[in-house]
Amino acid sequence: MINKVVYPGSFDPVTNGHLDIVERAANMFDQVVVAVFFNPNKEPIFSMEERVEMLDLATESFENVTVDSFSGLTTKYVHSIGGGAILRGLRAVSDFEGEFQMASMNKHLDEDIETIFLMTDTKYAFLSSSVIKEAAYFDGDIKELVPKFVYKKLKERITNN
Ligand code: COD
Repeated sequence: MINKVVYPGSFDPVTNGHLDIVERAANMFDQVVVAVFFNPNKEPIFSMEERVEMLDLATESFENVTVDSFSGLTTKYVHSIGGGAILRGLRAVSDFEGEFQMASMNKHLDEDIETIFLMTDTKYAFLSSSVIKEAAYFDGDIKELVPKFVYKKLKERITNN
């Protein structure tokens, strides 16, 4: 039985699309660990500490959800904390190819760890951290698409850059 799932990602920043997946997973599994990946090759808009802090705030109402960070292979991290599966969200058909490749590689790396996909709620199907950042940069209305404190932090970051 799979009790603990890990939801890995960049979460730069967390959006309501991510949170919809977290909420649904929290109703399905005993424990959900949202894990922020430290990618030395990418320059995120928010630091690791900021991304973890925003996720902590956004998930505080879920008793069985915790937030962590990791570097290196996702499979190794999942194994190290006794997780049974990697959780991913699927938006459009275009997500499928990359996700299929990643899930297959992860299975090759550790055959004990499954990848579980949850389909996005159609109202968030167009949403990604990248489109949020771009829309915020050009002053688009993104209020309904991210938690309030993420909106505030994004606005501050863009104004100060
Ligand atoms: N609705 C539903 N799901 C969504 C939405 C939405 N609107 N937006 C995003 N999601 C899902 C994504 O599909 C994804 O499943 C998850 O939320 C996180 O998304 P991102 O964009 O924050 O994170 P990614 O996709 O950049 O994360 C990639 C990883 C960090 C997981 C990956 O690069 C990784 O595992 N890296 C570690 C090294 C490794 O082990 N690589 C794999 C083997 S080579």
